Amino acid sequence: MLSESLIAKLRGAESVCVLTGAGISAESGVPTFRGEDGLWKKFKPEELANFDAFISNPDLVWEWYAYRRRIIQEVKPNPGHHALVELEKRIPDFTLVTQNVDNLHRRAGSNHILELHGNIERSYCIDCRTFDSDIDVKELKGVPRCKKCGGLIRPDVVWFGEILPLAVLSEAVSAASRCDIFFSVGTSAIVYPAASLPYTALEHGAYVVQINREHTDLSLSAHETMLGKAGDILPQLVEALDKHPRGGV
Ligand code: BJW
Ligand code: ZN
Repeated sequence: MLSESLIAKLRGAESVCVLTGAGISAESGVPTFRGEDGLWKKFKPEELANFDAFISNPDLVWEWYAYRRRIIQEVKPNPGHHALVELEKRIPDFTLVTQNVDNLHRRAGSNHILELHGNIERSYCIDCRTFDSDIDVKELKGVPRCKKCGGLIRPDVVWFGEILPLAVLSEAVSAASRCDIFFSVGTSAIVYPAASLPYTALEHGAYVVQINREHTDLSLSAHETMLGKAGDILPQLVEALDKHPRGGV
């Protein structure tokens, strides 16, 4: 059930910014990072998603990424992803900022997507920076090597301690600063700088709504936390807009 104030804000919104995390893909069958289903072979994401882990055990880190890429290739976008495609069609200025590297928003059909943490389907050589998008993870045994220089190939994702793509981050900050409504969807909201975006939106006067299966630190500051599955709640936003069209009486 959407609140009356959210319905009213949605009807009048010119600008909406949505931040998504692993929770939106959970209903497609992609494991989240944290919590019970976030552990892979007992490793925490912090232990694998960093450059030092890659250098000391590149085969292990690649095994994790290859495992995740195989899952992603087999799953489909879910009603949560599709609802954001529909929302984009109905809001004049709509920005989708995602921490996910799984391509499911693009596969669903979203257009204006800012990928803060890169994309798991791209890879590059750590020595000569040549990009490679043809790595067949089904055949992969151990870390792939660069065809040009023999260097180690890494996934084109942002690991802990690494700087996010600056132009992408700056566009995300700008979207969070000008939006009327900010949605934080399916993220534990603990990894910075992504986790600061809802606070940027709050500082600039946006109405901040969290959609998550459980409370997070953001619950203390958000105007609303809607507890439940993104795939159930996001379609309700589209339904509400269609029932009470924007700007209508
Ligand atoms: C559902 C659901 C359903 C389930 N419906 N909901 C101390 C203080 C502040 C900052 C730092 C600090 N020490 C270090 C830092 C910086 C660090 C950081 O933030 N660390 C924190 C952990 C403390 N950040 C960085 O290092 C970043 N870079 C940076 O800051 O550069 C500047 C700098 C450089 C050097 C030194 C210091 C600063 C880079 C961060 C990169 C994060 N990378 C990863 C891996 C990406 C590649 C990959 O995919 O492998 O990004 S880590 C991982 O976490 C991944 C995710 O995008 C990210 C966020 O996770 P997310 O999406 O929130 O998933 P979960 O699993 O945590 O949560 C899922 C949620 O969904 C849960 O809440 C569920 O309830 C919910 N859910 N089903 C709705 N159906
Ligand atoms: Zn190379």
